[in-house]
Amino acid sequence: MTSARHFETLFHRHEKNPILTAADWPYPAHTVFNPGATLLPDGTTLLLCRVEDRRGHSHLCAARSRNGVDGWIIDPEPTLRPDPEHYPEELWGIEDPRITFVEELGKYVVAYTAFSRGGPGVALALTSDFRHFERYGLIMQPDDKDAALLPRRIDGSFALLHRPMADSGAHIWISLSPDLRNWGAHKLMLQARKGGWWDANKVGLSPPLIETPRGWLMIYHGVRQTASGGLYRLGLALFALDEPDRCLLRGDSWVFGPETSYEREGDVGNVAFPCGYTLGADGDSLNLYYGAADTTIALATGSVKALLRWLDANGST
Ligand code: BMA
Repeated sequence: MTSARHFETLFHRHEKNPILTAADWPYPAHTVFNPGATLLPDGTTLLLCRVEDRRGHSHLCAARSRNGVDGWIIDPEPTLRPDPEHYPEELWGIEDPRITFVEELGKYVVAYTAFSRGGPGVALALTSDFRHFERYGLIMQPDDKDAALLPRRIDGSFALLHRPMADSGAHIWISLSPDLRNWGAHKLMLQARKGGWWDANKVGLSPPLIETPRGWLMIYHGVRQTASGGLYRLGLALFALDEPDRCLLRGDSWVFGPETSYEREGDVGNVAFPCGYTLGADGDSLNLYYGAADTTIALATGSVKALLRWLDANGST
């Protein structure tokens, strides 16, 4: 399908967008955005939402729905609160969770941004029920964020994507670990472009990678700095299954960006920021959950096959 402007539409905004707002919350919340997502064994969609309070600090709260669209049951209080007493890196809040179910552990691994004096860093917490969490603490020191674990070991090691900040720009890296606590073998995975590109200088992983028979499909965000602030859009890339730092294809154009009023206007306008997806039983239909303008939660649907087809037609190595 193409839009009036003749671009192929890969992600379709749900007519009920935004599907969750702070007004839906059972306790005082300023904004709700950037949710991690997963399907529970009984088919329930669980969103782990970033909730910002009026101090400006964030915590995480679970919302559950049978159909992933409406009828959300939201935890009556915060599901995972910052715990600065035991984890000083969480002093100013915890943000932007990405959820990966790891079969070997029988647990969900939540990678999130822990924000404190040192800047934003990457922390991990493990859970089997989204009620009790076992924290692993800070695993990547500031400045680092936009992290997600791969669902299985690669050559015997767990693999984590993340986005450290460097003078050369903000690029996506992959690191390996035998035990989720000790990390090394760091490799650059996807570099921000330079100059006039939509994804120049700063990129980051959006939701966790999507495993397909053709490779690991990445939806990433590119940030363009403009006179009125950052402009957050999404692009696609594909990586080798057994060698995930090897890029097979990368698209030149963005495939989704802020267009509607709820994406254009809010606390931070011009931001569409997904941290999670769910995949239908057909293994193809994709529900992409994203924060809109750092204010509400929205849903866009798509097809993995269509994303791969687009990369074949528009990507290069
Ligand atoms: C990024 C992240 C997101 C946020 C976005 C736009 O750096 O920290 O949490 O949605 O900025 O403000």
